[in-house]
Amino acid sequence: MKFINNPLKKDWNKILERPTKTIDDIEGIVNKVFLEIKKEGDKAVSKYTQKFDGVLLEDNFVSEKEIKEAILEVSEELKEAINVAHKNITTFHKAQKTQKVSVETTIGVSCWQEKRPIQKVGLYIPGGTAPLFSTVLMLAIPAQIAGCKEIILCSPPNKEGKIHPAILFTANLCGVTKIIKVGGIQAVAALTFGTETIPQVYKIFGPGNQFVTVAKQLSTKYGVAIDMPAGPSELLVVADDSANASYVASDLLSQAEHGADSQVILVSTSKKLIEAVSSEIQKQLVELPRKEIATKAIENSKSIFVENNTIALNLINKYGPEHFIVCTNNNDFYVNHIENAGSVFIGNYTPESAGDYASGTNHTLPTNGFSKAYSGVNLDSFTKSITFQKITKEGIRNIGQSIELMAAAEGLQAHKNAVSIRLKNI
Ligand code: HSO
Ligand code: ZN
Repeated sequence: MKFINNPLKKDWNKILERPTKTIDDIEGIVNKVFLEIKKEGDKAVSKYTQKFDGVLLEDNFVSEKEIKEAILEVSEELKEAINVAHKNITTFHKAQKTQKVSVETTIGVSCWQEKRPIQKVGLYIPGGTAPLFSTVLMLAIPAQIAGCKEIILCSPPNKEGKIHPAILFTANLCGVTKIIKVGGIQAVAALTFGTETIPQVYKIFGPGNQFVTVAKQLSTKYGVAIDMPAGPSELLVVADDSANASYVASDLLSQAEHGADSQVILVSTSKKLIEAVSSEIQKQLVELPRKEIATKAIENSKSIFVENNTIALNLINKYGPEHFIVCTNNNDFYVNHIENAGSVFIGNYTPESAGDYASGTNHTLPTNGFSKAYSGVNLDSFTKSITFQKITKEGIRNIGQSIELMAAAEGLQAHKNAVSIRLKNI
């Protein structure tokens, strides 16, 4: 970890910079795949699955038989663990349901707002080195609670044309309506346009590599919504002498192992703690099966010494971490004043892994500073609000003149007429 001692405020932006990604060349490929899939549907999907995943599939769909086999393949112990997580994530997301908001703004003018589920959603679950079946829980559980009718899950097949059994088991547990063996750009394009066999959806969720991220952004140009712009995982820990250095090191490594481009940052008012964490990281790192990935991430990461909690807080708000762990003797200060973070973990016994898997909160969170403006995935991500209004004769009499005046002032006579014609009859 690169040590930064008491940085000047003018240098914060530079220090907190995320590694820049070059996406120009990716856009060309993404555009090409989109246009081909729009025109040729399944034929093009199959061509790209063969090209990028190295497998020619007879059928895109995961059959009932495949799901049954997958259920048998997952150990009872893991099923039990997934069930614990399922219960907690369900409890937390069910509690996010809100009441209808209804108010009479003026006598005779009733306005209300109600949530309705997004009817068709697409969930993207990456394949690759870590089969993130926990992400299936994080996306499919709120989708099901919200009442989404079609929940389509896409995940790339391996060379044998299969999806990891734990992904299939979890998808089945969470009420996913269709599981499709398709990944990468071709999955996002298929969900955007729909093909002969893959349904078109209204919103696409889930993490992915740079190709998937750029593809999700392109899908918005075709009128499909996305959860948020995604980037590499991030964790910022603020800790002082009250923290346990080995716990802090384990948390930093837990994010570092996601990818070489993961971002981990330690901010502290104690040089002693920074030193202790740094030597703990070296100790724990060598034992990790994914040490090569974690080492690269740690090489790019920083430990920053600052003089007091106020400076630390300002710096953290400027960065806007995806995950924020607070382990200090003044946790309330941070908790009460944090403005920009995706999810906050408080105290020595709250590792980020808890939120990644089983405490109940969602792990699909804004990265890359997007926590300044975006929320993590939650129940509302799967709904939209519709407003309603009902105006009585008395109501239109009460607000009619204001509408007429405003319409006239905007030069919109027909708007004014729609009121005047009614007022004349009352
Ligand atoms: N920390 C990741 C989510 C995850 N971790 C899945 C383990 N599995 C992004 O929030
Ligand atoms: Zn994680």
